[in-house]
Amino acid sequence: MDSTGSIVTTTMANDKQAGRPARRRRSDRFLRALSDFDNVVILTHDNPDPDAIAAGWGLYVLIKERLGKPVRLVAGGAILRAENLRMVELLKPPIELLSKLEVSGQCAVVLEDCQASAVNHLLTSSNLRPTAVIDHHQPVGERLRLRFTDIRPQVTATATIVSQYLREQNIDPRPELATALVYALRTDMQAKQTTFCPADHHAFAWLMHSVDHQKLSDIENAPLSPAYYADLLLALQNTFTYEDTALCFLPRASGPEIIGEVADLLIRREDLRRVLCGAMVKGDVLLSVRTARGNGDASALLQQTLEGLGYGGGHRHRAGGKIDLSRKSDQFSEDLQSLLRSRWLAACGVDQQRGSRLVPRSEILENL
Ligand SMILES: [Mn+2]
Repeated sequence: MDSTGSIVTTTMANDKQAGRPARRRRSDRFLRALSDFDNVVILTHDNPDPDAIAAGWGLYVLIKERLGKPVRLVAGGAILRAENLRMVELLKPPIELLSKLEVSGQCAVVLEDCQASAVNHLLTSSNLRPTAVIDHHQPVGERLRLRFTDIRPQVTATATIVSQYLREQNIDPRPELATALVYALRTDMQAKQTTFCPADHHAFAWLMHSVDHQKLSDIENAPLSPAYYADLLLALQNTFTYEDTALCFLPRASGPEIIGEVADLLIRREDLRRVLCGAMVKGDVLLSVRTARGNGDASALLQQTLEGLGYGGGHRHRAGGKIDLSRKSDQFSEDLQSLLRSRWLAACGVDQQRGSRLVPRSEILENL
């Protein structure tokens, strides 16, 4: 019997309890898809967020424990938010940040928390094809036929899917991994503005036994740099509202994370339903969209706004995109800002063309 067969045998008893035949379990099919390869690279999206990091870590442990093959967890870009940096510092996930993906031997590439059709991962600059995809984003574009695919837009986080695999394979996560997976679920739940589905509840309840609450709290209250407050002030001064939408364009930002964070903050204002934020960072205009629950598809609104200009995608209530200006301009021009503004307002069906400041100057002066 090959290595795949032995997995099925060792986990059979557990399956009987679950009332399902072993061959139907997704974790078995996933491990079987990797069985012919010498080594495995788990790849997630650029600038990995907590879900990308935690889910990748869970897969790393699963592959090491059950297949015993050499495995790496990699991503492009950088780890951005203060909370995510603190998460990496405190929990020490085995993630490597690379500028180029190079593999050796017969290597399986597992893409997680993103899909092959997305443009925000290292496969876009290589001719490698993924062996498996595990994700919870809405599929965009053509679906590739791969050895293994588990794409479930109904679950809150890729961490839910990976927790399910670990549980099926009787692997109890160490407190650091459990804390990472819980943090991933919490952040993606806030981000997606969705309610937990039964699979999320099961994952959460299972992980809670092992979570390190002190570390979780330390991550959520990560120290912030002075530059963060400067970016935040500039962003609030540059935010205009148009009926129930808000727009914030920044000529510059010290880091890309402020764009999503300002969008998260603005969408919480009680009278705002749809928010677009953009800033120039290192030759690209990066954009974030948020919509309040039941108030439009963030991903579709962003794609309408960016048509022919750049790329975007994400979830129903949260999306991100990019306009590559590297060859055309080195600034976020007024013309581009007004084109994005008019497209955004049209996509949202908003008539008001003249925006109001988020906080009117008169109110600021009054309080001085
Ligand atoms: Mn995710």
